[in-house]
Amino acid sequence: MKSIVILTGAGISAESGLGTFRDRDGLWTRYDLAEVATPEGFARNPALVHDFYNARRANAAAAAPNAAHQALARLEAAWPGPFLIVTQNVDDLHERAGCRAVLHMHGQLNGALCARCDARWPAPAVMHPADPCPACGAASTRPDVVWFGEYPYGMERIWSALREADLFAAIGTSGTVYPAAAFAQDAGRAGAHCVELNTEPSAVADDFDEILTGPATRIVPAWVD
Ligand code: BJW
Repeated sequence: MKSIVILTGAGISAESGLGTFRDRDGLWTRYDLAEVATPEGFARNPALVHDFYNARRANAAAAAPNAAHQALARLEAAWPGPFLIVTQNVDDLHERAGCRAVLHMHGQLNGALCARCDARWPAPAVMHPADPCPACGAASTRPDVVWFGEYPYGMERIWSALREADLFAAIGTSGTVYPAAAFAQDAGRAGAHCVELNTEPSAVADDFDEILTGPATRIVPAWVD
């Protein structure tokens, strides 16, 4: 039974109105990633980091899945073999499009995490630095997302799926953040056919066997259907 692994990045949610990080008008042109996406930045200014994620949580809640998310849900429903979406995105647009096998390797906006005791619980719409952890009571709650220098979620499951994959596709990701940027190389070495779908070649485009260029809402449905 043929096995599919799909990696998604911010580009798949761009046409749902959620900003990417590194495009010309991306989030990193307005925010310093060292201040809002590292444990050190959170320790320096938790209020700033919560503001950043509270705004993105509100934007994601107001956004709707687009034709690319929906096409992947159709593919998953129709595919008889192993299927996994590994997303770097912290929004829940894959799930809201009907996808079931979704692994959020960089965490989720809808999750809260205690930096003291590692307890996890559903995030309220607005989080504050002084919110007490429901498990240990410490005022050290943070968004359950993976910042630079932290270990992404689900790596053993991801590497195992990449080793077994017959087809690996990367959609809307710049190929600049590791370990995700190495997945095409990992899957290709294990024998998978690797396809990149993006508006422009990523930093690791050379690792793919096939490149499909264009906006995700056009090229993903065309590729799937
Ligand atoms: C469209 C489109 C449309 C637009 N249609 N396409 C030196 C060398 C190698 C590695 C390192 C190094 N120094 C440090 C590291 C490690 C570090 C890293 O990679 N740093 C790099 C900067 C070099 N990585 C880490 O620290 C990671 N942890 C780690 O490595 O642990 C140790 C370990 C080692 C080995 C194995 C396993 C573990 C953790 C990384 C955490 C990243 N966190 C963030 C924030 C998460 C929460 C949040 O969302 O706020 O994750 S940063 C940000 O970047 C976010 C994203 O998930 C991630 C990737 O971004 P993405 O999705 O690719 O978005 P963009 O904006 O970059 O690209 C958008 C793309 O879409 C573009 O290509 C457009 O063309 C395209 N596009 N519109 C189709 N309509």
